[in-house]
Amino acid sequence: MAVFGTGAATTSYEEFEHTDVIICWGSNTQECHPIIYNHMRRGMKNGAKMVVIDPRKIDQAKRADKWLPVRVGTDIALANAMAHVIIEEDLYDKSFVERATENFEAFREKVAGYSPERAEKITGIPADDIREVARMYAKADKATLNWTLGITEHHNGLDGVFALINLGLLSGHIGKYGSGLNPLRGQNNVQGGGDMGALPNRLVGGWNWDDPEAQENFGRVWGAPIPPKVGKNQAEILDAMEAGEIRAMYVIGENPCQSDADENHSSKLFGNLDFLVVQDIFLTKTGRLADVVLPAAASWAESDGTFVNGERRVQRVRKAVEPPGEARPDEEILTAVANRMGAGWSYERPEDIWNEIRALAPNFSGITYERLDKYGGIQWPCLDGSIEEISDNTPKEQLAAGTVGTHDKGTTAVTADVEDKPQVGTKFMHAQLWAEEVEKRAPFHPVDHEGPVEMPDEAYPFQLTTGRRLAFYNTGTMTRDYKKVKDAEELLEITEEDAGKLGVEDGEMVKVSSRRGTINVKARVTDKVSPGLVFLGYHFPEDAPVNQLTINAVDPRSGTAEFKACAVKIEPVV
Ligand SMILES: Nc1nc2c(c(=O)[nH]1)N[C@H]1C(S)=C(S)[C@@H](COP(=O)(O)OP(=O)(O)OC[C@H]3O[C@@H](n4cnc5c(=O)[nH]c(N)nc54)[C@H](O)[C@@H]3O)O[C@H]1N2
Ligand SMILES: Nc1nc2c(c(=O)[nH]1)N[C@H]1C(S)=C(S)[C@@H](COP(=O)(O)OP(=O)(O)OC[C@H]3O[C@@H](n4cnc5c(=O)[nH]c(N)nc54)[C@H](O)[C@@H]3O)O[C@H]1N2
Ligand SMILES: [Mo]
Repeated sequence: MAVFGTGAATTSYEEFEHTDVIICWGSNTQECHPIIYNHMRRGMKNGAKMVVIDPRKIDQAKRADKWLPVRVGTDIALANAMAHVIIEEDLYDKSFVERATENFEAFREKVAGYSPERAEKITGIPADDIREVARMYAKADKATLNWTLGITEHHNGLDGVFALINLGLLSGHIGKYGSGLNPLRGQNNVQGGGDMGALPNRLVGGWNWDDPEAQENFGRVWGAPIPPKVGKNQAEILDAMEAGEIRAMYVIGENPCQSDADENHSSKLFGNLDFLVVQDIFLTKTGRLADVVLPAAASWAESDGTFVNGERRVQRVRKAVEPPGEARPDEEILTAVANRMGAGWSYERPEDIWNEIRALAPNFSGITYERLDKYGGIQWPCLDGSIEEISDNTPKEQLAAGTVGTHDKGTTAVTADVEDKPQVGTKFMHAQLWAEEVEKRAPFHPVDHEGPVEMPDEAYPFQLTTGRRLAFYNTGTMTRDYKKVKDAEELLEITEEDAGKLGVEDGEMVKVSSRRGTINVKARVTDKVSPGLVFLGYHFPEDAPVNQLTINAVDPRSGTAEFKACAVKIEPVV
């Protein structure tokens, strides 16, 4: 959002099949985004090169053309060194940089300090490998750069994202079919949640909260003034709870007592609230602390409405089974609560809510239920207007260029697909960066390497990083009863060498402690990790409450904690 004005993946999944280089950076795409990875695999069959940048030898790394086992928390040094090589070897897209970007000189000066040799010392990646991947990316005709939590879940996660976007700007791999910059979305509707304004500083459709025009518009349609001040992000909420400024909370579809970092601390804060409401489809640990549980929520299979996926595609979801017992969909519960407060909401069905959204957010204005049924899913931005009219009147060259018309919130209303057929919605974003007169340039954000807040030392000699496994989901509420699956318990990934030093064998219990907590978990001896590094999933918080170990070191700008790095000690359990 800071660079391009919109917070979303710029390409569509289909484009992974028609690109030359795919970089997965801090992203276990195969296990965590299997649908997207399927498209990438087709791309690889079509000749695309796959580069994996991950401290662990995940399965995807074994199949990649190049795997860079970067040390945890050193990605900025790696990205800066790649930029250093691209500039030094004159491989960057000069005309694009001149025409479409800002702040290049400051960026050039910054990365001048990051030679591949210096980066090798920081990241552990041989300088020649850094050069090879830099050349591969910069020289490609089309390339996509994709990242997730290995980049963002650090105390300086935003800087990590800037470092990667800088590479895309430098090489001009943005705003063209088959090239783009993609934060892959974690949950089925996490893009939609943000698009609907479930963010402290945004209104529906990406409007800035404090934009006077938006405030007026929303106030009129909603029939109530919009509070002038932006809200708090997750980290600020915890701080305010600690300071006693927040005394009540309503939690919907989240289990923060087990998903927030430093669980012993956060659970205490939730327990101290005067009033806690939890609305969930299961009774979670957070739910057990609540004064009121609304167990009435219905799951996605029992609901009707829309989701927005990670390629900005609005899709219909239809009720497949009836909700059990008294369970009701979330929007019905919210409407009932609002009306007990006297709000007078009169939505009869999800489509009524959607049409209100369309009236407020230009990006969605052209996405009607009728068109969703007709096209089976539409990528925003999609402006209102007759689609048939546009497709009839649109010159072919414009369709081929992938852009028809522009507006202040995004780029296009209609694009061509691979066969040059007009299609509704926007396949890829920021085509305007390739216009002769660029309306809104994208700025470079020069950033420096800064390692994790808590590094291993004598007392806590191992680095712990945490994440996910294919068959399980987040805090396990929805998957932990799935006992038949192999490895249906938490296992600490540790090298043979480290396990040997501790006198621990595969499958034996160990005690893992950080400065914040201690848990017992079985060891899994594996070559997936490297000496000094251990890994835990966080899917079994009853038996292995991993977030009792993690550190609440937060990037204040994003509100995201450093789940990906803390220091622990490991002892055999006798
Ligand atoms: N099966 C399954 N799929 C899921 C989920 C699930 O729980 N289970 N959860 C969903 C959600 S909410 C999300 S947000 C996504 C997350 O998807 P991912 O981000 O892909 O998942 P993670 O396993 O958390 O982390 C990805 C990788 O980051 C690496 N890593 C750790 N530290 C660093 C570092 O400093 N640098 C680099 N380069 N890499 C590092 C880890 O080794 C790990 O392989 O997955 C979604 N999909
Ligand atoms: N150590 C460590 N911790 C992490 C991470 C990590 O990598 N490492 N990753 C972080 C990330 S990226 C994320 S996204 C969070 C996830 O953290 P949470 O969102 O707290 O975890 P989930 O287990 O996905 O909880 C979702 C809840 O929603 C409920 N639910 C499902 N469908 C519905 C519905 O339709 N309506 C309602 N009302 N409820 C529903 C489920 O029952 C479940 O209890 O965890 C974070 N915590
Ligand atoms: Mo997530």
